[in-house]
Amino acid sequence: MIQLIERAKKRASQEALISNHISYTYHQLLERSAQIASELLDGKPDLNEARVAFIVDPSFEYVAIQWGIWRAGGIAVPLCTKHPLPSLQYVIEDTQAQALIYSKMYASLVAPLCTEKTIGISMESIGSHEATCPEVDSSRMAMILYTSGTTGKPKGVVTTHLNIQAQIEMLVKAWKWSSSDRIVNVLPLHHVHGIINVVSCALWSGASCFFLPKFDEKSIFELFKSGKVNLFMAVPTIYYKLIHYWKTQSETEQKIITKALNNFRLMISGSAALPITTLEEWKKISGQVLLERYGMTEMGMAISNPYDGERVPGSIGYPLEGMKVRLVGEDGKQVKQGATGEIQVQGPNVFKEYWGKTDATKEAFDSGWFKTGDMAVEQDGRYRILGRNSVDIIKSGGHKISALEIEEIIRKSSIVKDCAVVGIPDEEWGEIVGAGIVLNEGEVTLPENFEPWLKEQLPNFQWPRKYLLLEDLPRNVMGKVTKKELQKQFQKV
Ligand code: MLC
Ligand code: AMP
Repeated sequence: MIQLIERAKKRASQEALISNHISYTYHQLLERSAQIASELLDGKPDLNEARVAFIVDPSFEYVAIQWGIWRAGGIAVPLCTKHPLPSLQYVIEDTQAQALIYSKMYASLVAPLCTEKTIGISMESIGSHEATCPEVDSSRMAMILYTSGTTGKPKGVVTTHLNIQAQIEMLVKAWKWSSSDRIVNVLPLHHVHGIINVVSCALWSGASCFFLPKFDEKSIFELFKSGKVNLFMAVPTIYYKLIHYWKTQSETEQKIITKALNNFRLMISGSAALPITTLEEWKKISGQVLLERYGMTEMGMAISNPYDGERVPGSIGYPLEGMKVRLVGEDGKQVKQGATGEIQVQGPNVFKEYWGKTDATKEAFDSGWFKTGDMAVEQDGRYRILGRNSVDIIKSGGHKISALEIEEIIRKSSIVKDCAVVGIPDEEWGEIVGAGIVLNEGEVTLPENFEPWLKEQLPNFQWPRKYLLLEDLPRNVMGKVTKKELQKQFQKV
């Protein structure tokens, strides 16, 4: 039984979503999702965990499709709307998606992916017949989200309905969600931050959620000024951008915005480390002390600053209720208080498996503890993140990026002998991507068509923003590339 949907039935007449300036009730969401379920079921009683991919902007339709897939007994696979074709193709093939639902805007992009194996369904063509939906047990698989790792291609993180329910319930309780809350989503909906923390928590609570088609400072401030929202959640880069936009406004306008922000119940930051300068500047502008929390695709959220207690700058707070957290040293043993260790977690919110990757799933756990790869210290129960245990993972604008995936593409260029990709600290983006490149003999510079060629194969948040042409990559005595050294070289230029 999918609790999120069962709860909606009890508040059918309430407003659920405001999308494209149109208000939709929970009843409309249930009605449209039943129509989508009918299209997918096409007379069958149950999708039995068939994967259904969809590429639709954050909107009423997005949620109706997600719920429709769940109600039909399928597994929802939301696609990244910024991904180029090869990345989308990888997800479709990896999940062996049975269907791909697309909105008009993405029809030509995904046309090559609609085949006999993966039936293409235009969202606009879905009719008004409502399905009789099967009983879906909560232990069944519900969603696959793709995440980059330190090895191989991105992995599909599988969560069950129970995992999702646990992720939502934890946050609803910790952050005191209620049906009178009104939030705006400005995040992409192929990540847990937007899907779980914003949209699903709102709908679980009987609250309402606004959708802005994309991140845009002016529209966000307009909505804030209207007094229609009282909750906001974003990645640090978004707060950075809002602060800088606010600074460009007239004094009168600044005061109006500040007054509106003062009325918010709660503002949250996460998905990447919140710089203390951003926290402090935002406090001056809004009167709000951002609540920083820590999470991951594989578990939703795990650690959070308190709603009522002190929010300490630079700290991610305490384990959420229901979470077990430990810090483990290189020797595999739990570290003493104050010492650095890898965050490992256990809880009902932790994912089921990596899709089709039994070995990777096994390697991700140590006796039932999920190994996050994030390093932290703990003092009096409060955690502070120190970084990751791998330099191959970059966080830019809240997006997790695998350096290895970018290197693999760059190495395909006929002019490149070798390369190494690293994250370079950046005030706005957290990190930006830097590529150190060794050219083949005879080549002296990157040709004009190199960047356009690379950009075709990567979403814009993964594009290298800095290049260094090198005689050789920095290496240690064993001949292994020292990425920390490369990072230093980038910081010198
Ligand atoms: C975009 N640009 C970048 C960039 N991304 N430049 C450097 N580094 C990046 N990473 C550039 C573009 O090329 C373009 O440049 C300009 O910025 C605007 O591009 P855009 O695509 O329109 O960007 P925008 O919409 O403004 O995106 C910024 C953003 C977005 C911060 C809103 O990156 C975003 O939505 N991030 C959130 C990702 C997220 O949800 N993560 C959660 C993962 S879950 P030009 O020159 O053309 O103007 C997770 C678990 C947890 O982490 O704990 O939550
Ligand atoms: P993703 O795989 O995209 O879900 O990203 C999860 C990663 O984001 C975590 O493993 C952390 O490295 C990082 N992250 C999330 N929240 C925070 C935070 N508050 N501070 C620092 N890093 C964070």
